[in-house]
Amino acid sequence: MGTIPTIEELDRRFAIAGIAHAVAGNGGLPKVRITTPEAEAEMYLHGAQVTSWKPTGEEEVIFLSKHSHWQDGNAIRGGIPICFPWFRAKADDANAPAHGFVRTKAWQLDSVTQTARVVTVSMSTKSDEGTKRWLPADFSLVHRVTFGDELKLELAVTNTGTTSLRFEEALHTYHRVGHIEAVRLRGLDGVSYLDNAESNRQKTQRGDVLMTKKTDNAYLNTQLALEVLDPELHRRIRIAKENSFTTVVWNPWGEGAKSLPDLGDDEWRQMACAEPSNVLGFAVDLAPGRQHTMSATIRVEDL
Ligand code: TA6
Repeated sequence: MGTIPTIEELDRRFAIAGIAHAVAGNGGLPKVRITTPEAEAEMYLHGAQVTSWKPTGEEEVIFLSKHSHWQDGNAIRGGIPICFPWFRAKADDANAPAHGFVRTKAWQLDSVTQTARVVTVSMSTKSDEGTKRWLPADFSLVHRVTFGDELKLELAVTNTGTTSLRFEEALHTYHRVGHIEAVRLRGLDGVSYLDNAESNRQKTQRGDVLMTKKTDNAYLNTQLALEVLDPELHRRIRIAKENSFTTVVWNPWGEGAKSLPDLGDDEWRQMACAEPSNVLGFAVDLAPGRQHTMSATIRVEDL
């Protein structure tokens, strides 16, 4: 196990003067802070988690709870958590961490590069004795994020073992919205979904997704782009995706927020989760030596 580099060493190795720097973030956790003519952004090594993306001329696009915990072993509440190798609770182990074990630990910073007007940050993590307690498999993950007037997220999973690797994955994106009750999600009309707020009853989406109560829907067998229409912030957030066959939509509403100590009582009103994913019946089976990359591209347009 190599020594963990200090923030000063990370900045010495990866900084792009005036554009990208490794700095101490919340809880002293290291993050890469990006400042370019196109956007400002932040990505923590903890969970390789994007926590901010603000295209120039736009308001912040990513929701981040003011009550989040910032420590090893805890997930950051908000941003874009990476769920892997399972989604929600682990089917055969109630003691396993929800959404897997990669969002609660530090990843390795591998590169920070600038081409033209965008900055790309690449972080990685891989199986070890700790992960094998939960999943007896060999894998490596790379999360490559390109920050510009669009936000591109690529999650590459490589099966470095000798047997097939089955996993679920999600880019559990928290979007910042003006007021959730005024928001419409467009692009899922006619798509089947499992309503987790009603014991995963199968339903079919009719028209736009409106949220007027706790919403926890897993839309199935859809590769469609999704738009978050936000009249209060006068914008639409467009999420296109590749190699993703499910989209999860979630808001805990007031009742659900009360059970989340790292989410303020009223913060749920300013967030909408729209999650490119491969979950439930659409888990990925990856042969030894093969790689699978799921990606999402997010852009903001006037409404
Ligand atoms: O993506 C929706 C969901 O699976 C909900 O069921 C809810 O559990 C949410 O994720 C948040 O999970 P977390 O473990 O981050 O509190």
